[in-house]
Amino acid sequence: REHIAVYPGSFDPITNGHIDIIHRGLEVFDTLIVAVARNSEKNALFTIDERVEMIREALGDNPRLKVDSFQGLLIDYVARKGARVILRGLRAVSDFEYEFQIAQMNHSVNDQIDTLFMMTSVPYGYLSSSIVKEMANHNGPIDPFVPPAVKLALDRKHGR
Ligand code: COD
Repeated sequence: REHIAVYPGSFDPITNGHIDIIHRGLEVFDTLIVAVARNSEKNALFTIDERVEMIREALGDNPRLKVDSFQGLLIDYVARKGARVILRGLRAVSDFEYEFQIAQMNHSVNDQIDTLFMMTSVPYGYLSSSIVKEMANHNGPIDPFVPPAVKLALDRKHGR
């Protein structure tokens, strides 16, 4: 049977750390659905459509990779998609408590779905969407951390 995983997040915006997890996820699962949470609109820099578009541009065409957005509870969305796995990335210990909490909560709602974690690759251990936005705010060098489409979009947001 086909093994489908959902990689959910805010992706505001997608970074090379996310892209690393996506490529590694594609090595393990038949199909990977990158899913932007619609409830993450408030306080976001980019709209949901902008985020989805940047992810598509960064990843190119791959029949095993889908980019989508969802409203409401993640665990319901994952079940609707016929996926058995929620894929998440772990960086520092500071990620753990939050990840542990949502994984436990999701599993208590639907025990047919498991959360699997991949450790960040060494170059991306400190990388986050927030840090990238902070850097871009101050016109700092972000080229090593984001795909070209995101760099362009951030420059445009800041009138550069
Ligand atoms: N290296 C490795 N992994 C990374 C890196 C990096 N450099 N940067 C980020 N990641 C990982 C994160 O740890 C995370 O696993 C994933 O990539 C996505 O990150 P973000 O920051 O874009 O996404 P989050 O953490 O804001 O996403 C939270 C959700 C949207 C998944 C969550 O809020 C949610 O499920 N919302 C829907 C409503 C719901 O069901 N809530 C849960 C009820 S308990």
